[in-house]
Amino acid sequence: MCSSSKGRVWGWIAALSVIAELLVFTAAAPVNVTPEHEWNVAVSKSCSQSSHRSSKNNGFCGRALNGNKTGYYYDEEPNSNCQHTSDTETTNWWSVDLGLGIYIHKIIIYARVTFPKRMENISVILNGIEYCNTGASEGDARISFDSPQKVRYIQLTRIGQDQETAILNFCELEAYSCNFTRWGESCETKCGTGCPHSVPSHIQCDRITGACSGN
Ligand SMILES: [Ca+2]
Repeated sequence: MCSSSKGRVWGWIAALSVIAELLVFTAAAPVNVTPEHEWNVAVSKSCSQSSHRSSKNNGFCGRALNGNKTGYYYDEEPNSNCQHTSDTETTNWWSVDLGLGIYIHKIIIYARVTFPKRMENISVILNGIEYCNTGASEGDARISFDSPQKVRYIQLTRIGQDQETAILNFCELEAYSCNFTRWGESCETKCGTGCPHSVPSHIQCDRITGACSGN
């Protein structure tokens, strides 16, 4: 699975493409942030996907960014909580644009409760480069970085031989950065008192230097 956890089974192709990251994975523990010092910067951001299911509740890309991680697809409109690509394609992708490069330390992808195996063999691509692959793991996927990564585009791609091995169908993607009052690898430091707090507040205090935006 896409995670800094050790001992997971990786596909050979994925392993070769991310060997540099694997070497880093073994060098340090993932960033550990107190929950109240982080926030999900992906919610309600702009997204796109290769296709969407055109019947049975559709499956628009934004349903994976609506802030609701309940893993059910067949909720009543407009509260369906999962995206869903077409049943007919063997190559599917989904993408979110965070709007600008943001230092994030963790990504969580929530599976559809009734189809956890649809989380298998998903490539996680950051700014156009494959970072990891979920491999044979099913259910929710967690990617915890050893140090914050500056990311604007997160893309998930799934390629299979038939609809069940190729469909992208998950219920929420979260990408975590420090909240607007914090900076540092683990969001351990408070921003300076002179930092303005305005939208988008998560860039008012630089994650790496603590500098206030615009100063
Ligand atoms: Ca959702």
